Amino acid sequence: MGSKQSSRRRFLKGGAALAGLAIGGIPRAIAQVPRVEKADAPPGDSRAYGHRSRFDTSKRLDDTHAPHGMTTPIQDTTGIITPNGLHFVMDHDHMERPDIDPKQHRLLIHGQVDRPLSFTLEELKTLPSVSKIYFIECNGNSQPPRGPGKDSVQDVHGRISCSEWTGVPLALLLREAGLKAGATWLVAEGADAKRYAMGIPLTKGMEDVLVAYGQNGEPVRPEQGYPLRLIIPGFEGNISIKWLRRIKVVDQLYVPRHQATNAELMPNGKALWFNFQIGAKSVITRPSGGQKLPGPGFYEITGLAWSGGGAVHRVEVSTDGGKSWKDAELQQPVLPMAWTRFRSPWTWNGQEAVLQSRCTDERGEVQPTLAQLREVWGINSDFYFQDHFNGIQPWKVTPDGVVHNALLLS
Ligand SMILES: Nc1nc2c(c(=O)[nH]1)N[C@H]1C(S)=C(S)[C@@H](COP(=O)(O)O)O[C@H]1N2
Ligand SMILES: [Mo]
Repeated sequence: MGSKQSSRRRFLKGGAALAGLAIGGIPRAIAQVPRVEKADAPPGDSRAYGHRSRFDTSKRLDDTHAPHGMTTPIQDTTGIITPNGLHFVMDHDHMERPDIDPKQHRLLIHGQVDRPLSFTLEELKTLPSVSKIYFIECNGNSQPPRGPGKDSVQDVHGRISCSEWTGVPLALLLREAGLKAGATWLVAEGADAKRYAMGIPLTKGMEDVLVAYGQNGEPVRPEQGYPLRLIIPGFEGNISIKWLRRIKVVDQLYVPRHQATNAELMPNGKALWFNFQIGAKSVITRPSGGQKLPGPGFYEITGLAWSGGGAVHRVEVSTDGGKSWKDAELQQPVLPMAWTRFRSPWTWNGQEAVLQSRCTDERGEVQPTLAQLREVWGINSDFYFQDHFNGIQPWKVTPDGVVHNALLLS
């Protein structure tokens, strides 16, 4: 680490000379490059499977809420696709994750069906497939930071990623198995040691759920469920079962162990169960918490918007704490249940400013403020430790250029 830092510093010095003195700096910088490369080169045959530039230091961070979770550096991603090595991770078993040989693995579909079916990965790959871009968001995303200095957009909102997933529509497999009259729910189970399982409404299973084996052009990563996982578009990530080994078609609601703690307490003391769909949501990723603007002048505000209810219809940006709003530009493609990248030009005058974004989805659902959420969920100051928090995220830029998380201050 120390040597990496000092070599980086040496190189930065070379870079500064390049910018300031042009010719004089060039030989120094070039001379240093091979030495640094040797010391920092990651292991493996990079001709057979390439690796990124050693200057790209973007990385997942330990999740402050979940002991074995990792967050996606959403402040660093460009466009709408999360690189596979930076996909957030949320595992419940807290042990070794399954190391599955696809030749040994089977997917079983059974229960209330005419013909129980068992598939190898190769058999699934012979069936008609689709590729779709969808986000996966943990139901616990966007909870308030835990610990000092943990208020970056990655720490608060990094339990979400967006990928192109390839696989077989679950509806095709269920039709092949033949649903018996009275079938209403599915129970999907992973190959984790503790058999992580979740109940999924059959209507959703017949709509758009994927049994995925591909992630951004390569096999699903082990962290994401190699060799097979469910992708349940627009629904909370916890039911998108990884290391998928079994789907049982059932005729009544079962509540598997991991799902039993998932109900959200309402102010009236009742609990909301099976609140699957992610609401209309957005966040500015640049500038965002912990970043520093070098000085007044032009900036492009950019961020991500999404909704479990369909496509993003509109994103507005405010730079004056919500007094006025301006439509942001939505980058194509704008796809249902996928990230939508938005952009808005801004000239910072050096004064304190509060930046925020507001998403409206194709159903007309508007991302709520913290105050509006409180009206529904009560005035318990802890209320947004609730799952599914989709309140507007304000970032405060102070005159020194530092960006702070203003959600707790508002
Ligand atoms: N088998 C299995 N599937 C699982 C989990 C798990 O622990 N085991 N975690 C769930 C949770 S809580 C989330 S948010 C998503 C996270 O997917 P990722 O780790 O690929 O980002 O996977 C879900 N599927
Ligand atoms: Mo999750």
